[in-house]
Amino acid sequence: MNRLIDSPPAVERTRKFNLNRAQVVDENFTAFVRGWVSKAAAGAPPGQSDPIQRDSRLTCREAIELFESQIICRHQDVASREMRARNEGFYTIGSAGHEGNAVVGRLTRHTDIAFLHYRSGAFLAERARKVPPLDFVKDTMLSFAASSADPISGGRHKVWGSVPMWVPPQTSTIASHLPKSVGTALSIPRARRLGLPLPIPHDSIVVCSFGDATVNHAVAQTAFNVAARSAHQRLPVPILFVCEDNGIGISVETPPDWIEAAFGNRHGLTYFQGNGLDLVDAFEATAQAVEFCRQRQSPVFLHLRVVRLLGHAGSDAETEYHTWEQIEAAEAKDPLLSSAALLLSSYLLTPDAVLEMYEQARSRVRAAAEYAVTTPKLGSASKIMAPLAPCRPDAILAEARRLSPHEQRIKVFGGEQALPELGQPRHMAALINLGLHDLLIKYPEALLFGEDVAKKGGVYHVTTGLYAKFGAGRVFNTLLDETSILGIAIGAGHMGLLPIPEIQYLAYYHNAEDQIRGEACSLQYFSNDQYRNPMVIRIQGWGYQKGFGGHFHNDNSIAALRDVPGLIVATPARGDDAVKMMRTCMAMAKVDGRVIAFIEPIALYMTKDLHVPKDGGWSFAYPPPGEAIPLGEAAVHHPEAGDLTILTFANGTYMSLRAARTLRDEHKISARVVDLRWLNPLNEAVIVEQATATGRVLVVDEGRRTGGIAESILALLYESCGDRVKAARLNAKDTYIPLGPAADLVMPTERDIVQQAIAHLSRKSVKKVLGRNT
Ligand SMILES: Cc1ncc(C[n+]2csc(CCOP(=O)(O)OP(=O)(O)O)c2C)c(N)n1
Ligand SMILES: [Mg+2]
Repeated sequence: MNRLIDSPPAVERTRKFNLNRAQVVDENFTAFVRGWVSKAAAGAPPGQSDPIQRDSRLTCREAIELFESQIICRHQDVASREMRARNEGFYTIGSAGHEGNAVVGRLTRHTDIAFLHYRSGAFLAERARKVPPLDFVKDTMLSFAASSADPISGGRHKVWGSVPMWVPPQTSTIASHLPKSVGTALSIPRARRLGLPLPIPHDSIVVCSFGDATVNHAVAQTAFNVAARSAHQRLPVPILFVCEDNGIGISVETPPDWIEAAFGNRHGLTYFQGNGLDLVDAFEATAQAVEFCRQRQSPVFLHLRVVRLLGHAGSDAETEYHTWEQIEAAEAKDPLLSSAALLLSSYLLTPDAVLEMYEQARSRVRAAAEYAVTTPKLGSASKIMAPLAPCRPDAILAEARRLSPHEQRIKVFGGEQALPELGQPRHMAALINLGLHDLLIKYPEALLFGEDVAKKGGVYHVTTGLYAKFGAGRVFNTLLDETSILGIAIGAGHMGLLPIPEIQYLAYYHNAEDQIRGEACSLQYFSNDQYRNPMVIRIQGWGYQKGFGGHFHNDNSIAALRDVPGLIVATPARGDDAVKMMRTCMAMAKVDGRVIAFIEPIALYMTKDLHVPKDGGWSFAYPPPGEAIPLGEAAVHHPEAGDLTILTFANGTYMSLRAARTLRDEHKISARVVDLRWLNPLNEAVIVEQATATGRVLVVDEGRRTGGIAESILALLYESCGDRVKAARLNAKDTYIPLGPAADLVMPTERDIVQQAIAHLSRKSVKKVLGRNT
């Protein structure tokens, strides 16, 4: 049914662009209502602006309230532009034309967690009714003004978000919220099946809205795929995708009917469509979609056709790509006009009452804006950064040391004598495997998932046996897509679970890094630490794999991890450390909601010996539960050594220890080897202390020269120690790693460490050292 208003608004329109379109649209509305003449009274045929029918699901009261939410939302858009013009507001991407999405706010519960499109303002205005005494208008104005009193982001960003309304903050990166929406939808039934507590009711659905251009993004496509594939497997996936289709993305038009053609018949997604310009039609379609989604626990694609008014944002000169006729044609379809017509033709409100409501909304929004601009802004870098990386070391350590019930350990490990701490020293892969067993015992809410981690036990057998012990509900294979793996992890975190996703190789983290950079690590920041998506991402990485070469299995770049605000990067060099660090990582996730990248050095997984075959120098006993290595704590090997400090990590630690022996035995140089263990944040105090202890530093960094951690360490030493420390670095070359033995030509080797150490100690110093020792 087409309910669009056919007649152009009865106002003399101007094409002067400096009279902004917000004002034109505003005036159109007033003129339209003032000029209202009942079509029925005028004897006009039915069809346009029909009154609400008796059989409509939309009640009269609902229609009035939805209309009120729509006009509140519209006035907020107008106010955002007025504030911007006075330099009192800092965001003008609006919802004008999309206000039909209010029906989704009406027909879902406030506990149906929602990840929203930046034009879903009316959805929130309507949802806010369900959570009195929330003052949605005031909160939105605080957000536009970047006020530190903004209850969701504390002035960090204009986001749609609210704790009481179950709307985690979302900025305007398109598509990146879709994978976590699906991850959340998968986690609700998973937690239910596992008998774990959920923060929202068991029959909740997830709402995920986005624009029509967004559906083309790879990240959106993968989310649709996961939802559909899971439904195909008959897994419950209660997700309501809402496509707010205005036919354009900034200036690029969506081909006519593309959304319907692409999603109307897509396996695994059930398609509903509604006219977002018409309350009755949108209400009916949405009601059906929501019911279907909740009852069938199955993914739904709700296609709401809308228009975009006022351009993409305040700064968008729409005349560059649209004719005046196109702009005015869209304005004539303003959903507020059709909503007003509905109320008027149904005799629910008189024109005066509509205008009174409209002006009251305007006054309310303006008053809130006037108040918001007087409130304080964030005033210091430390305040801005406060929620980025919460850390309560004492609570973390206590949590890391907390023991699990002994009987459960006995049960899982198969008897008192089978407890791993009583066993022989083992290599790292075996120790991490045992450590994961213990973590899954300790945290019933922990899930372990990734490619091939279940029955196969991972490509390096690090997860062997976990699937059999803990079941498919907690240890499962995902589909082959890193974006989805991390999206599932974020969603699980939102639902109170403690995810341990695995990225099979570091190279493949890069496929998906925006899920961590743009989403997971930004959540505490954008929500002022009110929302958390804790996780410990196990990443199998670094170089030096013998016999399995080439770049993608030996990726040595962590540049994309190092600068992610708030991300903790941990990398052990030995198995016992790995277990103890992992306990701390889980505790940081649990206590402070942190996101941790735990990079396991593949080349050391199976290494047992250190200096000579069968010396067992790299095999270690399983650390009993209760032992943990705190964040930042480094291991100092040979602390008595006074000639040189080698700062290193992972494979570098192993090679440096061997090199240190050669330096001692063959060159009479004593080198201490500092295994940093934690690469982000760096423990600056320990680096400075160990560097100044000898005055000579060699950083052994298997990462590339550009973007490797050595850059930070050298800068730190320069700034903190000046002439007191002479530092040099040994890095991998700025290249991809080649196949076979050629890899050694571009990666630091043990021989390089020895040579560099000697070269770095000045000839005079070396002589002195040699002289002293011989
Ligand atoms: C990943 C990403 N690429 C590009 C942009 C820039 N951008 C912002 S909105 C937008 C268009 C989105 O169009 P659509 O999904 O149809 O939403 P609409 O604005 O029309 O409601 C683009 C390209 C972005 N925000 N994120
Ligand atoms: Mg669009």
